[in-house]
Amino acid sequence: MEYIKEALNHIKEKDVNEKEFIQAVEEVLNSVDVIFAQNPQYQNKGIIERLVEPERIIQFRVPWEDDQGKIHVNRGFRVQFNGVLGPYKGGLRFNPTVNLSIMKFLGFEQVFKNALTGMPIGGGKGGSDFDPKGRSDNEIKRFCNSFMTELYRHIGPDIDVPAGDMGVGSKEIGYLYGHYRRLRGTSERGVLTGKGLGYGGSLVRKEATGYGVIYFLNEILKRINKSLSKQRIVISGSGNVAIYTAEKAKEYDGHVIAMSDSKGYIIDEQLDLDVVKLIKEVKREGLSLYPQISGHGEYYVGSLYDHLGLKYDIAIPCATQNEIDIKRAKNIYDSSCKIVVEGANMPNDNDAIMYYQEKGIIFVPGKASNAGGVATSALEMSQNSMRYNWTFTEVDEKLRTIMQDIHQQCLMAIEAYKLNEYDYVKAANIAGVSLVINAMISQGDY
Ligand code: NDP
Ligand code: 2IT
Repeated sequence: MEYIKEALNHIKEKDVNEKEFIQAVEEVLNSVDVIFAQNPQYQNKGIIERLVEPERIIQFRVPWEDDQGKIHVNRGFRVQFNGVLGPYKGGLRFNPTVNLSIMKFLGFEQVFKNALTGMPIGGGKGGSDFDPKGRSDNEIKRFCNSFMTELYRHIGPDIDVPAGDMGVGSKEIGYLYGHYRRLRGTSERGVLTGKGLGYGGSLVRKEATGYGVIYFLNEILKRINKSLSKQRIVISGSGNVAIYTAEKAKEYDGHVIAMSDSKGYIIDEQLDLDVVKLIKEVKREGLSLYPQISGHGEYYVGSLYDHLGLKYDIAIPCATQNEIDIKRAKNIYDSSCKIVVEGANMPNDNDAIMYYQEKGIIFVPGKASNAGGVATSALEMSQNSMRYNWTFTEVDEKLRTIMQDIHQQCLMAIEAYKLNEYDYVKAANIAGVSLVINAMISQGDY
């Protein structure tokens, strides 16, 4: 459609250096032409132009002192992408690769993901090119304090509510919240999510993204009259999302046979998740330690998806963006894999996604399958507002219902728009984008 093509070309010209952002916009816009075909009046309302332009971007300097007394300066970001459904909501990523393009792609994806959760949250993302690896606790604390010294004036429980993402877990959220509280002189627990359980955090938030991925996967398996039991599963990453995806998969008798980190991967028919947790969550070391500590399994340097000859049914990439290109997608197909579900944000590039669709591999984009993390963050906000905590079972049940509902929204879009039976890409994009557009139109022309 001409309107979409023009909007896309405009973004490609204007944001020419923002590779990841353009990739994310392309994936979404190429899915939603039916919405614009049915609603030609949207064109002179500038709907796409508004969808792809963040409401606000804040970029700031983050100076901090290391343990030797040397001052470092990092770059901090917060992209407040779209607030039409509620306070901007999305994680903070501390990783040396962070730049404006990555912040904008993550913020853009977050808008539609958050819409799908049905919770009252807009979309945003933030972070810094700070590398927490090898830094002491005190260095991380000083960095977090400095980061919050600027960020605090832009956030609030009804304004913008950050949480964790890569490199930011409950420890960092604790330091950030402590500093926010001191700077503002108020408690305002709902300003951040992913907090510790002792001061306003929600049960299940830590596990939520991974658990949610498996709840979504279970819905797909039901559709094809299968269950997770005995399915051979590979999971890339061994951080927050990967670990709790593996935990829930095992609970359903799934057979997790491989995991990875930024340096290498392990293959083990008797994969011991407790050892992975010990290495990654407690020791904060590399998976190369795994065979020695567990007494079994193999460790290899490189990418899990370059490994040839391994047979599996389901792949769940939970590491980082663009981990899988067409070459790796072909390896995944050659491994007899039938289903790819994204735990990470945009771990597959657009060529890989097209390849899966050509080959009949069922593929689910992260904005549908990994929405359980942010959904549970929204449940944390609800509990903070009520000044009351739900039990583990109560939160877990709400999370499961939300994931089932997102799957149902996909099925409804597949039916309403006569999409391919398993086109979860178009379905999730149409469902998410429609919710945002409807609210934008209702709220007027800004
Ligand atoms: P973590 O920092 O906890 O874990 C990241 C994992 O990815 C680590 O195992 C890390 O290895 C690995 N990794 C990092 N860079 C690379 C790379 N270049 N190649 C291969 N592996 C790499 O992050 P999360 O688990 O929180 O996030 C993972 C993904 O899930 C991200 O895309 C994030 O945006 C997304 N996500 C996170 C949510 C959350 O609630 N945390 C919610 C929804 C999505 P190493 O240990 O060696 O650094
Ligand atoms: O990508 C994501 O959805 C997250 N990192 C979770 C964000 C949140 O606000 O919990």
